[in-house]
Amino acid sequence: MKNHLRKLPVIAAAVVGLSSAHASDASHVMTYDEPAKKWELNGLPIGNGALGAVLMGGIDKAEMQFNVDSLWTGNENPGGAYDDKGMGNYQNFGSLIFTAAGAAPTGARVWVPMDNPDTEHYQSSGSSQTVLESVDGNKRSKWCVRIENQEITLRKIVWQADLGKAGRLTDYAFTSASDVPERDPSAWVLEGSDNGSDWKLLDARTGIAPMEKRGETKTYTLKQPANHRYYRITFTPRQGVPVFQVGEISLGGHDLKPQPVQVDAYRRQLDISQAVHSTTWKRDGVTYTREAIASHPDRVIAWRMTADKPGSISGDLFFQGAHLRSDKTSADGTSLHLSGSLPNGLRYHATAEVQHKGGKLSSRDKKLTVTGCDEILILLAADTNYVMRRDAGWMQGDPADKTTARLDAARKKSWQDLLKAHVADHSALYDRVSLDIGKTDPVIAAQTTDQRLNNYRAKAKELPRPCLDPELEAMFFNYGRYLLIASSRPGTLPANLQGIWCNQNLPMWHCDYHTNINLQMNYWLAETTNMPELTGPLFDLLDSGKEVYREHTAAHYGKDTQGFVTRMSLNPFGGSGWNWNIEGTAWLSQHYWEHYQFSLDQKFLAEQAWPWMRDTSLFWLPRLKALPDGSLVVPDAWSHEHGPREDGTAHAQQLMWDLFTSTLKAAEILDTDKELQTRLKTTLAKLYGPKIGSWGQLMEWMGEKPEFEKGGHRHTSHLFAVHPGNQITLENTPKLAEAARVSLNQRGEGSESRRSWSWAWRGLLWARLGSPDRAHGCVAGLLAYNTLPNLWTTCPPFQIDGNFGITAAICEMFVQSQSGAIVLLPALPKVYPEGSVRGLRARGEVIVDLAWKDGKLTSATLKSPHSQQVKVRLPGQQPKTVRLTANQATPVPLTREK
Ligand code: FUC
Repeated sequence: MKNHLRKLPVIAAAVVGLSSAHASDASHVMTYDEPAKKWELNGLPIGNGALGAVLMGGIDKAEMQFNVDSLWTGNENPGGAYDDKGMGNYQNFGSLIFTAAGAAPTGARVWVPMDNPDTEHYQSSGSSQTVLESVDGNKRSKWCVRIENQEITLRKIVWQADLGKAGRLTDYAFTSASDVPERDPSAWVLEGSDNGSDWKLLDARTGIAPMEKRGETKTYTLKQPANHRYYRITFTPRQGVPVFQVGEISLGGHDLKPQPVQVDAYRRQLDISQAVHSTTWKRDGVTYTREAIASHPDRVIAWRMTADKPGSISGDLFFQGAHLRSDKTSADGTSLHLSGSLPNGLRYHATAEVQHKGGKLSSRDKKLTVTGCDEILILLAADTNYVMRRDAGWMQGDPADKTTARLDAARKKSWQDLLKAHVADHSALYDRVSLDIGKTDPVIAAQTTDQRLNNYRAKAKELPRPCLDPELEAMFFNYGRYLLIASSRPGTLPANLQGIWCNQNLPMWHCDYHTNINLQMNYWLAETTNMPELTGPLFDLLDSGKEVYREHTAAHYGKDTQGFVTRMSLNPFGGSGWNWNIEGTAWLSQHYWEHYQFSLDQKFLAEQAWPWMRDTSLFWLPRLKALPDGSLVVPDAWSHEHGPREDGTAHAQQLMWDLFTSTLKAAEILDTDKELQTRLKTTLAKLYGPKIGSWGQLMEWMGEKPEFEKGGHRHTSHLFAVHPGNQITLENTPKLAEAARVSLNQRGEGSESRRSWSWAWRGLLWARLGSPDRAHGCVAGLLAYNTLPNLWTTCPPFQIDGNFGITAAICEMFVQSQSGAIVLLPALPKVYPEGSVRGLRARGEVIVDLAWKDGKLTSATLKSPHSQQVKVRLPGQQPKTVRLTANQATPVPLTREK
C-alpha cells in the first residue's frame, strides 16, 4: 500500500513526462495516513508566493482554507499613534469546500460554526486548545478562546454539536479548566435543532460564578428533556476577562468524539520537491485521488479530483468566507464568487471555477454541484486590490479584473500543462540545493511523517541528542526551502510570521512583519540556499514604507530628524505597531548589505541598498551619546524583551558597528558621499565595543546583571555579532568568540520558554562558534519540542521563523563565508559522518558542492558566474587561494598547501 501511495507524485510526474530528480522520498515527501484533524497541527500548506492554501485532506468534506498575502486590515496609522491603532491584522480569506454526495453518516461532531457572525473573529488560544479539546474526555486539556485583541472583542462564543441522528438530552455539563477561574463559562444559552438551521431554546443561564475547583464538573438539568440531532451552546464571555476556557463539555451521555470516515488505503501527502499535495483512498472498490498545486506561473490553485471508475465524482463545492459581515458569495454556471471589502477599504475577490469530464455540472444556492463526473478540475484565483505603493494609497483597481484574467489564461490549459509548468517552476528553485546527511533505516523511512516525528521525539529529548532519522532532518531542511518558495516570490509581500498561511482574523502578533528577530530570520536561508530572488519582497516592502516611516519618525523624534526608524511590528501599508524598535532598521540594513555581498549586484547596491543604509546611518550618527571617556553608545537601548532599557546594550552597539562598517564599505564601493564616509570612520573609531565580563561572558549590558544574565532567556540579542553579524568570529576575535560561547552556554539549549526561532538562532550561533554537536542539538531539539506533525514550528502557536531559521542553521554547518574566506565543513556534526551537499551559496556568488566520509572532506567544488580569486579554508588548514573561471566548476585541492 505504502509503495503505491508513496509513488503518487511520480504518477503525477509520469503523466507529464517528468521524472523525479530525487533518489529518495524520505526527505522530500511528507505522508500521513488519516485526514488532518486540526489546521495548525496537521494541515498541509501549498502556496505560490501570494496565494496560499492549507489542505485538510478530508474524504467526505474536503476543505481548502486559503489566504492572499495582502488581505490585511489596518492602514498607515497616520500620526504613528503609539497604540496599535491602524496596525491591523493579517486575515483569513476563507475556505473552498467540497462535500461529497451521499456521504456516509459520520457519528457525532463538534465545531465552532464559522457561518455565524459571532464567531467571525473566533480564535482558539493555541493548537492544543481548540474546540475538539472540549470533548476529548481529558480534563487537563481545554478549549480556550481569546476574547479580546487590539481591535475586536468577541461578543459570543458558539459551540455546536451534531449527534449524527436525533438524541435525547436531559442534562449537560461543563468541567472547569486549569488556569484562571474567571475564564469559566458565566452565561450561555443552549438550543436544539433538527435541521441545523431552525433553533429552539432549551436552557439559559446567566451570572454563573467561576467553579471553586479546577477540573470540577457541574451538571445542569433541562426543565424538559429534548430530542434533537443538533445542539448549540452560545456563551457570553464574562466582562473584562480577555480569555474564555472550558475543560470539557458533555451532552448527557452522548459520545461527542469525532469519528473517522471508514475507507481503505487512505493516504495524504505533500511532495515538497514538486510542490504537489495529494490524497487518495479506496472505497467500495473505487480509488479516489485529489491533487492540488498552487501555481506561480499561472497564479491559480488547481485542484483535481479523479477516480478510477467513471462517474464516481459527485458533490457540492462552495465558498465559506471568513468575513461574514462583508462577504458576498454567488454561483453562476461553472463558477463561484466570493468578494467583499475590509474596513480599511481593501477589496478582495475570489473565483473558483469547475471543469468536468463526464457527468453534469449545475449551480444553485451559491453552490456548484457535480453529478456522476469522471474527473473535475477546480481553478481558484483570489486577490485583493492592494498595491505596494503609497502614491496609489496602497489600493488600486478591481481585484476581480486580476482573477478574471488569470482564470481566462489558466482555463485554456489542461491539468497536465498546469502541472508541468508548476513543477518546472518550483523545481527550478528547489533543485538548486540537495542535501544527503545519511540514510534512515528503511523501516522508519516508510512510516508516516507524524510517526517518524514521534519516534524521533522520543529519543531526541536525551542529551546528547542523537539523529535517529537523518532523512527526517534533511526533510526539515528541505521544508524551510519549500515554505519560502511558497510564501515569498518576486512581486509578493514578504513571508510573515506564518508565511502566508493563517486561518484566523485576529492572529497572534497580528501575523505581522516583526523586526526584532522574526522577519530577519525568515530570510537568512534565502542567500545561503541560493534563492536570492526570494528576498525581493522583503526589500520591496521596506522600500515602499520608507516615506511613512519618515513621517512617523519625524512626528516622534522631531521634524529635523534625518533618516527614519520604525516600530517593532510592520504592516503592508507602511503602518506599524507595538513599541519603537529603532535598532530594527539597522538590523534590516544588514539584509540589504548581505544581499549585495552574496550577489555582488552593483545595481541593487546603488539603487536599493544604499538609500536604506545611508538613511539609517543618518538617523543613528547624531543620536549616539558620548561617555566621559569619549566612547559612543546608543542611548536608551534594549536587549530584546530582556532586562531594562539603558545605554549601550551589546545588541545595539553591535548593530551600530555592523551598520556603520557596511555603510562605509558601500559608500567606498559606490564612491559616494565622502563626508558621510568620514563621519562613519570617526564614529566607528569611538564606538563602545564588546566587553568580557567577570565569569568570562560576553557582556549583554554595560554593567553586569546576574539576575538576567544567568537565566535561559529566549533572545540572544547580545550575540548578534556572531550571527547574523560578523564582528565576532573564531578567526578574527577568538577571545570574544570564547566569551560568546560562555554566554550562549549559559542561555541553555532551547531556553525554558522554548520558541521555534530560539532553537534556530542558537543552532546558527553554535555552528558559527565551531560547535557542531551543539548546533545539531538545536535541530534535534526543535524537532523534539517545537515541531508539529505537519513539521511547522511553534512559538507557540505556529510560527514559521523556526522552519526558515533551522534551514539556515543547517547550511552554516557545511559552508560559512562571513569572515572573508569560504570555510568548508566548519561545523560538521558527528551524527552526519558521511554525506554530501550540493548548491549552497557563499558570499561573492560562489556555489559550493561538498562531499565527506568518516567526518572528512572528500571533495569540494566551487563555481561562480564571475571569474575571481577566492580564499578557501578546509578543515584544519590555513586559507588558500583558489582561482575560479566564470561558470566553470573548479575542484578545490584537498591537500594542505606547502
Ligand atoms: C518576538 C518574540 C516572541 C515572538 C514574537 C512574534 O517579540 O520575542 O517570542 O516570537 O516576536
